[in-house]
Amino acid sequence: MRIESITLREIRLALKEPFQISSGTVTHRRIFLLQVRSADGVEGWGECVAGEQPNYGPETIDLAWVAVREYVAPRVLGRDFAGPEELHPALEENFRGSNMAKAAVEMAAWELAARTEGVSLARKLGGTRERIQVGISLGIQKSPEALVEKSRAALERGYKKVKIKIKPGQDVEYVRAVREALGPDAPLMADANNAYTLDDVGSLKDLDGLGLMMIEQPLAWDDILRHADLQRRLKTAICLDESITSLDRAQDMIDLGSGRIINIKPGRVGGFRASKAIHDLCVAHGIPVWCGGMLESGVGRAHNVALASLPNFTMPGDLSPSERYWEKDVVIPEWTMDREGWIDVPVDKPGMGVEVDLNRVDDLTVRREELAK
Ligand code: OSB
Ligand code: MG
Repeated sequence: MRIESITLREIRLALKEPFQISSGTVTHRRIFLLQVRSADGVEGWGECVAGEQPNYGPETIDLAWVAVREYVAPRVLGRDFAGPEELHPALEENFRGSNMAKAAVEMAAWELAARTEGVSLARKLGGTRERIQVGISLGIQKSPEALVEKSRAALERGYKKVKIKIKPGQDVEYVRAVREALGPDAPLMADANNAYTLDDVGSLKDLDGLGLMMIEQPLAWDDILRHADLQRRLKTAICLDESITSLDRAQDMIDLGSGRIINIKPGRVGGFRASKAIHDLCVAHGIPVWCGGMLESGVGRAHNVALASLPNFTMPGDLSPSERYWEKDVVIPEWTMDREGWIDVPVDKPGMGVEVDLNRVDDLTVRREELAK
């Protein structure tokens, strides 16, 4: 395959409601979409999941834009690759970091390859599932009562997992209120986005008594070592998100016992090849994985749904339907979830299985750049 040009676009999309995590709040997403084009005119779509601020990982949309233009695109444009699996090694060679920028182009190349072959992206990646279990990620709410209502509504809507964002001061009381209101069997988990240190082990121990499926990334974004200490002191499984930036970090987690579950976000690990490698490593070690989300538009969601169709994605992903985030998504059809909390994998359509609403994207575009060799 040979990519001849890449179109970068920034669109702005208002979230239906603000999304608050321990390290910041988002009200409007600045979404970085890109299109790669082959010599024979086939196109592949990608989405760079870097946020507005560097409060999740070190990348932002503005940094990633420069990284794609200056460092990623020059290694890919006009070059012959036997297939999309060859992009990741080419992008890793003497190029540190910028995983989300690398992933955006690499994933678009997989989409292009799937379209070229006339197969679904899910099948191209080795996916076997035809539908995916969906969980919701609830931002930090004003009060425990507000959180209880949101959680109850989510379970009634069919969601198979409710992830509660927490931070010190808005944690044990909030999660306990939900547990008491919704009962011992409600599938609940918490995500701290690095808001704790080992000095806070008291609150984490209190959460440990609330029957959670897992506690996601309580300690620092780049920590593996201290999570191992914490995991030894908790009976609840720790799930790592931010810390797993590569296959090697996943191996570290397993070797050190820093967690028992991994949230795979393809953007965070540099794309689909690395995601598949982490998935396979986890199979070999009996570690369940699930697909995380970054408040993606329908394009990034399509990539996540395809990835989540791989066999070891055994837990519900943060893959809410379009209507949870946006008044109107940028893909046709929009992503929908049935009453039992399943989202269908478009296995019978080529590529990512949804079409981009180009008129709408053009209307929403605030920045655009064409890259060619
Ligand atoms: O930690 O999983 C996270 C959103 C932005 C940054 C980090 C996270 C999240 C989410 C959103 O939890 C999940 C979704 O896209 O629905
Ligand atoms: Mg997380």
